[in-house]
This record gives sequence, C-alpha cells and structure tokens, in this order.
Amino acid sequence: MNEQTINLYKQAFNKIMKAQNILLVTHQRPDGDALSSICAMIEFMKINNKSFFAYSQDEPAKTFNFLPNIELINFDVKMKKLPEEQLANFGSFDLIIVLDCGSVSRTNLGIEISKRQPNQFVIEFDHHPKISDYANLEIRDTKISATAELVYYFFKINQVRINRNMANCILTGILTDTANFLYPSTSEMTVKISSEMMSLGAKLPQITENTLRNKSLAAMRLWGKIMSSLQINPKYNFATTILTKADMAEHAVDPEELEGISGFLSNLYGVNGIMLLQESGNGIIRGNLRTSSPDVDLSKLARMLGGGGHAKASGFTIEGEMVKTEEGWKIK
Ligand SMILES: [Mn+2]
Repeated sequence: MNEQTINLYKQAFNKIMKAQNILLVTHQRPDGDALSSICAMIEFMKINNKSFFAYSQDEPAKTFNFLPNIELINFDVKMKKLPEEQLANFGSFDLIIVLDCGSVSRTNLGIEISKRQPNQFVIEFDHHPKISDYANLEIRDTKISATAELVYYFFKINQVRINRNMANCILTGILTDTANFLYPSTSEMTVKISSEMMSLGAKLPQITENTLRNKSLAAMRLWGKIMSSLQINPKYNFATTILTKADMAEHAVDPEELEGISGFLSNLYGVNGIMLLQESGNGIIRGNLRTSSPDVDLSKLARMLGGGGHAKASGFTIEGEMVKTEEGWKIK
C-alpha cells in the first residue's frame, strides 16, 4: 500500500476522532459485507464513546442476527427512509460514513448527502467501481474482496486493537463477499486477514452455520427449479435462468434463502457468464449477473441496463413482467 493511501486511512481516523455526531450508513437490501462492515464500525464507535446513528434502508436478513451490534442498525420497514427524528436533525451529523455503496443512491440518503452543509464531512469505504463523486474522503479499492477488508486496513493502519467482535464481523464480510474464497477477488491478503481474524477469536463454524447451512427443504427445491430452467444462448455462450412470481408462490421461501444462488450458478462450466432474472412482484424484474471467466466484465452490461456492481458480480432492475413464448421467455 502506498503512502498516499495510508494517509487516507489516517485522515479518516482523525475525522472520526474529532466528530461529534456520526451517521453510519450502508446500502439498501444490505448483504453480509454491508452488515459486517457497519457492525465492525459500530464496535469501534462504542469503544471510543462516539455518538453515532447506524442506518440501512432495509431490515437486515435474520440470517445475520449472530453479528455483534446488528441490533443497533436502524431501518424503517414501512417508511423506507431515515426515521423522522434523524431526518429532521440531519444537519446534526458532522460526519457521515458510507460503507459498501457503489453509488450514493444506494444509501437512500442521496438527496440529503448531496444537499449537506459545508461542515458535514463524508467518508466513503467501498470496493465497487466508482459511479459518482460525492465523498470528501474516498477510500476505494475495486481489487479488494470486501468492504470489511477495507475496515480491517482502517483498524490496522490506525493501530486499533481488533477485538473478537470486530474479528467476527471482518471474517463474515470477507466470507460472504467472496462466497467462501470462491471468487477471483480472493487474494493472498484476503486469506491472511481471515486467518488473523480467526486467531483473534472469529468463529468460522458459527459464521458458516449461519450464512451457508441455512436452507430449508422448500429453498432447496426452489434452487433445483432455478437450475433446471437453465438455458445456454449459443450466440453469446451465455446462460440464463428465471425465477417467476409463480415459482416463488409455489415454494414458500424467505427471499434470503435465495442468497448465493447466482454465485452457485456461476460454477456452470464453459460459459461466459450467467444471468438470473427474478420477478419480484410489483412489476419489477431483478437481474443478477455472474461470471467465473477472468476476461469478462459484466459490470459494463449491468450499467447498460441501468444497474452496476463488480466485474464478476453485478445486477440491475427493470420494469416489466416475464411472459413465456414459443421462442422462450420474454420481458414485456
Ligand atoms: Mn461488498
């Protein structure tokens, strides 16, 4: 790591130490890395007696209830916005820390953040490709496996003692964002950090038990349905599969039980990539793109379709519904 990057981490530390009231925010529909990163930062705030408010637009999946500090993340199920009191007092946050959000819109506070007062400072920790500039201090590395790995560097560089709670969070973020060291973003450092987290008390069996071995029979059957619908487009050597509203109605599963299906599908041999199209009700179709091919960048395709993400894992949403025709599934 170069001197310049190390300085960014030190500046972030100084800003936090001086801040009076901190807003910690991660993305909507928070995944394991988003939750782990924010929970590790909450631990740091608690240790340093900082006044903070942690927020995510959507409720964390129950799978992650084992994470320390998860109960301190605020969300509003009905309103899907920052609770009234915090929204009215948005100006009272002199520091806003944004974790794991590819774009500011994923915080659900894009407008508030863009209209902030000059004394409100924004620090961003992220490993997605940059979409827009909005932070005052940006710690971004798209080569790194997880935002939790950036949080690790933040602690290390600033000589913060990593306690067991932080270690559990960092290891969870890394494992969930690399699909247990499966994705090419897994580096020698990723494995080294994970090993260090275990030596600091992170419980690997508990993490895998909660994040991996959590599928019901109905979920397994639905995974089977999705796999049996796979088709390969010979022109692009690209595999697609679908999950309709009817499939979801037939197999009553929690949406969180579908976590990891796209990563699993990317194990399909010899294709350039896979796409899972999922009808999510109210006329929205969610597209998930994955590839294991080293020279395919699917984030470009996702961006063309109005979405974003990483080269190997990205997504988009479009309006419409899926209709079965003689030539296959069409979006209308
Ligand atoms: Mn992430």
